[in-house]
Amino acid sequence: MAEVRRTVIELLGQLGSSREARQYLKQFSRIEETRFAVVKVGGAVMQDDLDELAAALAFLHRLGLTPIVLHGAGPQLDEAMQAAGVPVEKRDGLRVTTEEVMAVARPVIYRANMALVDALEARGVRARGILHGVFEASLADRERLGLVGQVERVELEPVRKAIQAGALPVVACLGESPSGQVMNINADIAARELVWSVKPHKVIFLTGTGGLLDGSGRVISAISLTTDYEHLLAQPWVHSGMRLKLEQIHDMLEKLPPDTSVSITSAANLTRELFTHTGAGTLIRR
Ligand code: X2W
Repeated sequence: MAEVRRTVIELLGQLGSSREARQYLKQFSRIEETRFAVVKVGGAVMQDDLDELAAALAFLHRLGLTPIVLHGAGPQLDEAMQAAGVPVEKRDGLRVTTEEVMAVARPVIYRANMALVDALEARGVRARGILHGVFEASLADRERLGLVGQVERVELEPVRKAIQAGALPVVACLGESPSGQVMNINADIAARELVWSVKPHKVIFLTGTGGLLDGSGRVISAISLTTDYEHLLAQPWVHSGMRLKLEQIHDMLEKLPPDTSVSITSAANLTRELFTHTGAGTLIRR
């Protein structure tokens, strides 16, 4: 209890406005434990900001909040493919995943998962890596995309069990068919499916850029999909991965209560995003 009090004081000190932070903390503390937040962590964040990420998640955990973490490993996979001399090919933001690509990809995703679990445990947070058993999938388009999975069903039991055991769940973006065929799932698509299934209070995407960037590289602070979506998709800088991400967020919000929002921010700004009215990064609403 003394630790929670110290952490709350630290929170208030960090953010300046104690009233706002207390309000949010009270609000979050009332939510069912497994439904606080889904945090999708891009591979770039795992690669470049692992320490900052672990610190931010550990901070939430000390406050008694348990986000469900789902991560990608895009840049790590690109690097590993290049090192192995396997060509990188993407179609509409999805990695064409041949058997050869999959053989390189699996250990890379496992290692990324383990690195985050280790970084959390090093900060005294119990964390549980969940590599399989959450996303039941089928092949999206074998001819065009190879072993890319399309999610058929989300099994939350492993996630719930981790939380019940006091551990922070760290879920990888892999899926399996009922017969055990492992598939590569784009992490933003996996996040959409996980969010539909969990119906969390908060949905956060952590990216290397800390938000959605406009044509000149500045973070767009707020987007209303009703008025901005078509216009955004028509912009030349919104392509491949960014386009795919926006599409997933658009579809995600269509099936959530109308007052739900999604934030895209950085690991360093996660606390500010959660505990202040102004937030930090890009706020996306319907
Ligand atoms: C992604 C999975 C990793 C991912 C890939 O192979 O790159 C597909 O495209 P980020 O870092 O979140 O982008 N899978 C099918 O999505 O990672």
